[in-house]
Amino acid sequence: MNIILANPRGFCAGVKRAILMVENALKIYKKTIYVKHELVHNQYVIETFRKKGVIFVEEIKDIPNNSIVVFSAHGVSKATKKKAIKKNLTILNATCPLVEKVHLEVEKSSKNNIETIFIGHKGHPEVIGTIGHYENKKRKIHLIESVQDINKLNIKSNQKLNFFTQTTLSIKNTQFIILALKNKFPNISGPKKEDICYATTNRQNALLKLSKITDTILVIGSKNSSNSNRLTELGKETGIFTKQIESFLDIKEEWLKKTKNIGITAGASAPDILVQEVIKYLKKIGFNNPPQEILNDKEKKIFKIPKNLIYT
Ligand code: 10D
Ligand code: SF4
Repeated sequence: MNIILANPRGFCAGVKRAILMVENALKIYKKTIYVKHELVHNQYVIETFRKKGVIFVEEIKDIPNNSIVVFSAHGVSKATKKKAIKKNLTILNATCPLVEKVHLEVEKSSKNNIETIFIGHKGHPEVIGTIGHYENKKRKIHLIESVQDINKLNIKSNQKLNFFTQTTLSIKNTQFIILALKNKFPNISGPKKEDICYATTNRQNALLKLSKITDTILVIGSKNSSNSNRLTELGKETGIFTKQIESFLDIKEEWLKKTKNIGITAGASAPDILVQEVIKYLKKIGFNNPPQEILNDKEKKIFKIPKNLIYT
């Protein structure tokens, strides 16, 4: 019974940056730090910060005037930024630079009066934040989640049109949607491929490799983590028995009765400690030591934190 680890897995550069920003803010300001939304979608990370006194809120109105607020890695809308400024909050912006890149594109599209389509999951904070960068009274931004949604769009087929995407989507499904969009709107412009980020792409490709040499896959990631959910979906699509877990505590021994080769991966917001705990548990119930790792190039991307948050 073998353990095989996906590579890359776990924290991406945007998540590492957001976490370091809050850790340093706690040391530098020595005051209550408020975070708009969960900094990243992982229960272990959020609980660890809660224990250090960080307060997570969904609405700016729930933060006292003149406090410190961190915007989560998923980003916020322009309206949210304005509300924070109005309350005289000190803003520490932990939005991933790759999400901010999409914000800027959407804002440009809005300023240039170009009707825009956004591919993403309704209700997800990144989607709310990005769509909230389109502020145009004459034109609209339309959210679509699937190929079926394209038929419901009320847009003239010869109209000037842009599209953008959420960063954590399924690569395969998004390609289908973009193809269908291009068929219906031949003039549509968008990013060269899509706005899906390097970390999402690499983790989905690593999972596909893992599925070729395993019969069971565990995805470590919280239920509200879009990129982790996409990994679980992809695992299931390959036909391999795939389960998403918050931690080793969720593992049921009955899942593993016939397992010979178990694959482990982790979403971009899941810390390595959770992977190590799963390995420890699997070894205890008879899996091999040490685990093997599929070989891929190491991710080298690093996003710098703002200068005022550097703590030495
Ligand atoms: O739900 P999600 O995949 O967008 O977020 P999570 O916090 O799990 O992972 C980091 C990804 C971000 C911040 C979106 F770019
Ligand atoms: Fe940034 Fe991608 Fe990580 Fe999201 S998943 S925080 S876009 S690097």
